[in-house]
Amino acid sequence: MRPPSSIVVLTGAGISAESGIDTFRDTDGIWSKVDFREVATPEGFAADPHKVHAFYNQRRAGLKGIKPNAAHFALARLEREFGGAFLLVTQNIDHLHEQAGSERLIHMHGELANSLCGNCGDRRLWDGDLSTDLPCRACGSRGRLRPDVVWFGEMPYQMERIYAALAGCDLFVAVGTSGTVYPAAGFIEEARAAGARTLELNLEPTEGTSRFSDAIHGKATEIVPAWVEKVLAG
Ligand code: BJW
Repeated sequence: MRPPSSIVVLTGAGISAESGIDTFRDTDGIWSKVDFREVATPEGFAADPHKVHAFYNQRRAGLKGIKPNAAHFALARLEREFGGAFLLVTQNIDHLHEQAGSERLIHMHGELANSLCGNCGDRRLWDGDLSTDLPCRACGSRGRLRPDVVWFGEMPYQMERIYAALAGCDLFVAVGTSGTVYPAAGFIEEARAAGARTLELNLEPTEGTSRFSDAIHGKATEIVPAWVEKVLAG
C-alpha cells in the first residue's frame, strides 16, 4: 500500500482517558452523572448559569497536574517527522495535545482554559473560576462570560479549514471517539468521498467501525504509538 501524503487525525475523549480525564459516554462517563441539556447547551446556560459555571470550574480545576500520555506524544511526533500535510483536529477541550508538542491543531469544540464573552466575543486565557458577576476584560459587561466551549446546537470552530483538509487528505484517522456527535462524526464520510483510506483507533469497536476501511482496537497509549511508528517507517 502506498504511504500517505496527507493525514487528518481526529481525536476524542478516549485519547485523554489514560491521562485521567473522564470520557462522556463510557459507563462512568460525564453524561452518566449530569444531564447534557443542563450543562452543555445555550438553553441550559440561560436557565442556570451558576450550575454551568460550577460544572466547568470543577473540570478546569481537575485539569491541574494532568499530563499528556504516550498517545498525545506519538501524534506530536507524527506531526514533526511525517513529511506530508498533517492536521490534528481534536474534539477535546483540554490542552494535552499542545502540552505534548502538537502545533498544527484545531480545537473544534473550544478550549476549557479560555473564557468567551457573550457580549463582545472576546476570547482569552482564563486561569481561575468563571462566575456570573465577573466583568469582561475587553468590554466591561458583567454576567456575559462563559467557558469557550462548543455546546450542542452551536457551530464548532474552524469548520472550513477542517473540511478543506478532509477534501485533500488520503488518510483519515479517528482516535478515541465514539463517533456519535456531529459534525465530527461525519468527517469519515468527507474523507471517504475524497478517496482517503480511513482508520479507527479505539479501545473497542464503535457503532461506526464498519464505515472505516481499517480498525485497530486497544488502549490509545499502546495502539497510537505503534501505529505512528509504522507510518513513519513507511
Ligand atoms: C478509549 C479509551 C482508551 C475510552 N483508549 N479509546 C440528530 C442527527 C444528527 C445531528 C444532530 C441531531 N440532533 C442534534 C444534532 C447535532 C448535534 C449532535 O451531533 N447530536 C448528537 C448527539 C446526535 N451536534 C451539535 O449540536 C454540534 N453543532 C452542530 O451540529 O452545529 C451545526 C452544524 C451543521 C453542519 C456543519 C457544522 C455544524 C455541536 C456539538 C458540540 C459537542 N459538545 C461536547 C461538549 C463540549 C464541551 C465539554 O467538554 O463539556 O463535546 S458534547 C461531548 O461529545 C464533547 C465531545 O467533544 C463530544 C464527542 O465525544 P467523544 O470525544 O467521542 O467522547 P465519547 O465519550 O463519546 O467517546 C469516547 C471513546 O473513547 C469511546 O468510544 C471509548 O471506547 C473510547 N475510549 N477509553 C482508546 N484508553
